[in-house]
Amino acid sequence: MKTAKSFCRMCGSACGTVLTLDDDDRLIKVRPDEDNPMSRGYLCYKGLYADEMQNHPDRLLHTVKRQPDGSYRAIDTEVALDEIAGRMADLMAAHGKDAIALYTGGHSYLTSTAWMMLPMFRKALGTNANYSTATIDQSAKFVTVERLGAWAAGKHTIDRSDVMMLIGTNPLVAHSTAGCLTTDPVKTLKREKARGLKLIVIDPRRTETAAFADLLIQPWPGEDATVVAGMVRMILAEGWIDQTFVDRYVEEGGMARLWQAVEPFTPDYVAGRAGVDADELRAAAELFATGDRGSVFSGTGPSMAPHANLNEHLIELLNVICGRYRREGEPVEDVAILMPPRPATAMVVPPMRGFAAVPPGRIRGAGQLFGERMTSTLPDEILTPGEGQVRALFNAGGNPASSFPDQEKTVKALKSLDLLVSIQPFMDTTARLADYVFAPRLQYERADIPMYIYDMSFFPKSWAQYTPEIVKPPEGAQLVDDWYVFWGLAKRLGLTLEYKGEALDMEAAPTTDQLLELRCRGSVIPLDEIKRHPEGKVYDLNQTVQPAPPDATGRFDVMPDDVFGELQSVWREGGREQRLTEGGFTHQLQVRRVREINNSSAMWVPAVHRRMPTNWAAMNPADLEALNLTPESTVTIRSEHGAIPAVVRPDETIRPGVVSMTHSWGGLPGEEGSHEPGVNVNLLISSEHNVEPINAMVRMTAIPVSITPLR
Ligand SMILES: Nc1nc2c(c(=O)[nH]1)N[C@H]1C(S)=C(S)[C@@H](COP(=O)(O)OP(=O)(O)OC[C@H]3O[C@@H](n4cnc5c(=O)[nH]c(N)nc54)[C@H](O)[C@@H]3O)O[C@H]1N2
Ligand SMILES: Nc1nc2c(c(=O)[nH]1)N[C@H]1C(S)=C(S)[C@@H](COP(=O)(O)OP(=O)(O)OC[C@H]3O[C@@H](n4cnc5c(=O)[nH]c(N)nc54)[C@H](O)[C@@H]3O)O[C@H]1N2
Ligand code: SF4
Ligand SMILES: [Mo]
Repeated sequence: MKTAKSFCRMCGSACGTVLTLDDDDRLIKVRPDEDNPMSRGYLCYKGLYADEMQNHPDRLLHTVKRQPDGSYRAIDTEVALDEIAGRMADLMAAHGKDAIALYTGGHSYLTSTAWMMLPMFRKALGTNANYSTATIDQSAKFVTVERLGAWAAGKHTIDRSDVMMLIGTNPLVAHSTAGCLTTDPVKTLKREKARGLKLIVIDPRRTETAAFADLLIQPWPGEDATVVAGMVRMILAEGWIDQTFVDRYVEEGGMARLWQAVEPFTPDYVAGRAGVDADELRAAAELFATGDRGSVFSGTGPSMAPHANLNEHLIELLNVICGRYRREGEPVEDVAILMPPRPATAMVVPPMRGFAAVPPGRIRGAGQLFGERMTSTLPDEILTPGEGQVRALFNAGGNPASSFPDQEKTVKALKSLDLLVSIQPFMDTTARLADYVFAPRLQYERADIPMYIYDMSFFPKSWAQYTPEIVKPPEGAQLVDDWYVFWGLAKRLGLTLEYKGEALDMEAAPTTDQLLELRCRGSVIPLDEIKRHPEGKVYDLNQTVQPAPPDATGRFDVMPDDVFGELQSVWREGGREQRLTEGGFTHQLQVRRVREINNSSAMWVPAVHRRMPTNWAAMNPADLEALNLTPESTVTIRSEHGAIPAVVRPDETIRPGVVSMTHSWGGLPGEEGSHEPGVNVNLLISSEHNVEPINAMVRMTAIPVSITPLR
């Protein structure tokens, strides 16, 4: 028996781990690393059961190919790559490059060499059919940057704030609210609260995070625009804004237009519509706006709700009008140290409206954001004949058959493809539809650095860690590094891959470590130095926010016409009652994440099954009583799009009138005996109705539903 240090890659928090290994380097146990300077002995439930995923008997250990009878047979990886490259060449010759689509799934964000490889491959291939989870997640934040602008030096970190507001994010479970609470959230929050931090939470559910809140506002799901417009109005009316910041950085005339936009959102109107107390909302607005320091952060709640782009715009406006950004001379303690230097600068990155320059796409006129197409349109890109129809899809570390809205349509589309290739460690729903599945190395079998997206860091300190590959793959396994699939295909297609202008050797494959070195070239702290600290290291770099260059003239566009128009339409559209009764519905379904599992990953491992045998429909006990339901009764939940069976569970944290389930559970529609428990809420979600302009984001929360006992 021996131990080795590493970090968890089940989510982006990268908590430090100590692995216990047997003499053959197999994983026996995972425990938290007390010496890791970021996570300081914290590990969540998911991190603790990594050994169960690692050693699960159902794990895929070879590349497999689908046979004519639907069964899968092992195939040598190199032979599979030959066959796939041949089929790609044929498809591109017949239908063009855009017939080949790439989907960057969650685990490609968490595997730094996969994240590095995918853009190289896409560029060399020349396809425009580029998709990722970003556009079924919080792409409203990208839209906001494009329409409002952004502050280049970022927000206030939690340890330098006296107030913090969290809207539709639950970091105590999700560990993912960028820049404020990621790893070790409970102790961090306790420590900061003991120092005097005030916490405001706005969430329809009384969340685990809300347990620490000084003020909790619990509106109906889907009312973020109303609630936040109401708060902006209060702040403007009371003169609680940061006038100096606003004068300098908001576009001329913007504040008058902003007042005009939010004026109808009076406290009484907002209270009645959102189901909140006007005095409590006022207290929250006052606590936030009259504090000195501290920002508003949001998560998936407002981004998955109706009017997602408007919601995020208004939320960010709270930071703008209260000046809650880091200013010149302030310390910067969260440098992305394994990336090249990128000083934080006190300036507005002006709104570019890049989306407006992209011609409307084939499906619902959806365009592109940051060079990506909108993921909710991918199934229709596959199903809709004509020029540019997608015929082949590479799923890199995601699970589209479970994670995309409208599961029925998605599965129909995936089945109709000429070629579906997946990189997944288990025969999950998407793998079961694929022509080829590559079995990837799991986290502790691969060398890695923590997640950086677009070279940005999501850690509150200037921290990094390197892990070598530690655990030996199971006997006889033929696993791939995710990146290798794309390198191998590029080589066969005669393409040259380039990273930041440097061509890769296309004859001899690089090693994962060589790729990591390339990725970290020119980094603030050299990778070799990080490697000297097996539990990672926090660096004190004495960096501060730099003054803006003299030619920086960017200003925030606080109330552009399209945002103004949408806010007025929110005011006209009527609230929850109207939307429910119009369709004969009684409740709203709201999204949430659960402690036990990350999206669709491994819901069948014993550790998950023990605590969460199904994805409960959590409801307030008063609602269960009103419907004459007992705990664990089965009900049918019906939306305008579909119906699913679900097992109910009493939950005091949910408002009466709301039902909450997590996402991406269950097998394929109509499939018998799948190993995934539960059912998928994406059967209730349309990708065509209630779709946002610009990012084609669909409504994944605040969905009107009815609940009937299943007899
Ligand atoms: N209705 C509804 N739908 C949603 C959401 C919601 O809240 N509600 N959330 C959305 C969001 S925010 C996101 S990000 C997407 C996620 O969408 P996806 O990324 O498509 O889905 P995941 O379930 O995260 O898929 C992860 C897959 O990676 C596999 N995997 C696990 N470990 C590894 C590994 O080491 N390497 C590789 N290659 N694969 C691995 C898992 O087994 C799983 O099959 O789902 C979205 N869909
Ligand atoms: N344990 C665990 N951790 C995860 C994941 C996981 O599946 N499990 N997934 C990872 C991924 S892919 C992501 S994107 C992040 C997401 O991270 P978060 O966005 O923090 O995810 P949640 O914990 O679901 O928090 C969303 C909150 O929004 C609330 N909500 C629902 N509807 C509304 C609404 O209409 N308005 C408002 N204001 N709030 C609403 C929910 O009650 C919930 O508390 O988490 C990551 N971390
Ligand atoms: S918070 Fe994320 S990184 Fe940390 S142990 Fe849990 S899953 Fe792993
Ligand atoms: Mo996500």
